[in-house]
Amino acid sequence: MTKDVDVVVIGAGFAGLRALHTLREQGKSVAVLEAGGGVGGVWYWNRYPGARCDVESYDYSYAFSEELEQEWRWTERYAAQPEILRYAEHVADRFDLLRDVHLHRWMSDATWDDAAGRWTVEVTVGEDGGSETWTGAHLIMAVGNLSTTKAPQWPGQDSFTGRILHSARWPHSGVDLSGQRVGIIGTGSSGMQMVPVVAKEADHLSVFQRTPNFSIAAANEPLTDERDAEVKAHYRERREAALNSPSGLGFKPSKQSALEATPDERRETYEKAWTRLGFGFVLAYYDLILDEKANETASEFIRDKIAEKVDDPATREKLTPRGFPFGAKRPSVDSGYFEAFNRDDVTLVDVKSDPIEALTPNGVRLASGTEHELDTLVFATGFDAMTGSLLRPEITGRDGLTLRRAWSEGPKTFLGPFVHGFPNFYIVAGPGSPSLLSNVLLSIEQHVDWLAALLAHAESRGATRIEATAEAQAQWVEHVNERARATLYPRATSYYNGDEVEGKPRVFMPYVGGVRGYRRILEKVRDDGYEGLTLDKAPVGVS
Ligand code: NA7
Repeated sequence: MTKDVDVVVIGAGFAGLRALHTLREQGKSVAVLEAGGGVGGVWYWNRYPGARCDVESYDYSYAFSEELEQEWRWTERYAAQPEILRYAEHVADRFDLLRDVHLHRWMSDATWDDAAGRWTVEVTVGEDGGSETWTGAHLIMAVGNLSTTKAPQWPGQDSFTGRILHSARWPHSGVDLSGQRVGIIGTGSSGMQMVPVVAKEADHLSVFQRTPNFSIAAANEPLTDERDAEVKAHYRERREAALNSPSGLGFKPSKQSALEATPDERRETYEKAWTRLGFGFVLAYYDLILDEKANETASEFIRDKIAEKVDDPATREKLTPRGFPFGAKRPSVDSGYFEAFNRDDVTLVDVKSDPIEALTPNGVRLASGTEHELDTLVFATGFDAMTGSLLRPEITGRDGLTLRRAWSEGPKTFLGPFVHGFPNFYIVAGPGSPSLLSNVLLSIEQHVDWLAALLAHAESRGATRIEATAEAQAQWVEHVNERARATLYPRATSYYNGDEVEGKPRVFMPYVGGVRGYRRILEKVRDDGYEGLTLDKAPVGVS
């Protein structure tokens, strides 16, 4: 049986829930189709020990309801996964969202029917492979940027007699690692968050590192009642500051170049930024991500911090990032990662110089022949970032054009949400928008509000089809690339560039123009009558 609604939303993470709430308030019928068994998106799936947000709790939360803001009490400056998941569940409950969220629904394909002006979405239901068909006038992809996991396959993997886990598919029942020899492959944010926690629990931990990365100390702390009252008394100003900041974190960008400051001034600035800014450390000077020499001053400061924390000189050297600018590869915000290597029961294994060759029945064998015996092996190997979850299903737009074909050279969008050839199709906080370079919660709300206004505007004009023009898209793609080229971002091997998956086109995917600049662009497009979009009653012509 086919179920028809106004809007089909894929994903019940923070983006999907917000889209559901806002569009339902507008009087639309909405169905949210979610692959998981609950709401929360990444926070539903990423239950590994130590999983934590590295945006401050007060900012990584919805701004649309003052009541919600005031009644929710965060317990830590940087919330851990269980608390964020509870928050998502609370929001779903408080705004009665669950009645329109359909769990265990995996979208296999979606096809635009030009004559009907509707999307048909095919869904696999549950694990036994039942199916459902949904149709909607609009299709919103709220699938997240880091949701399709990446897990390498090594020769002999099936022969390993221990347990293999992925950080982002951690068993919901939890895992008892006590008394175990544990290996973690990967030292991105997930690996770095997991290491100090697993080190305490496991009998022995081996960390398999390919690329050492920069990390800022989290300076996490419990939130006192006084702090909570203070933030809540000024929440609107806080939100306003976030909206007007480059990253949506509320920090005013420094107007000073790192190179104008004396070494002593720089050290003072970096010391302050170290404990105050977390992920925003990269904003300590305006040119840290623009100028190699300026960047090197921050990189060196962080290397010194690592040196202070790690006792063994050889381990310290291996943990020290070199050869790419700080920030160009997504830095982590850690709580005791480097210090964990001072424990006798933690070993750092450099798999850049001695790569993993195979898994054996007992563990991991390196090219040199060294074998590391393990009971549990954790893949903290990341995701097919930004495009993975958009390209896994087969999405077919106008004239049989598939998204896979349209994006064969990398993602091409107008403003982020729109793809030429795909009418009434919208991507929330994905490629071509600030998304992963911003406080993504803020970027999600920015997109949903703007899209909701667009849909209302189209309706008021009797328009039933919304699509980006080829010209507007080409200009936006060029603008996104041009802005990225002016920065140091392309100078690292990173998932921002599509380097994390072999064969993926190397294109810088997020928009580096910042939350504030991006908002101005969105407002201008709106004020200019949605220039760059065609709003039509008739089927859109072939161009
Ligand atoms: P990331 O940041 O993509 O990190 C993945 C890590 O896994 C990284 O250290 C990779 O090394 C490593 N990796 C991946 N494949 C391999 C293979 N084949 N061999 C050895 N090491 C490998 O993912 P995370 O889950 O940590 O974090 C994702 C985001 O979540 C994070 O940025 C925050 O936004 C939250 P590499 O650096 O590629 O050499």
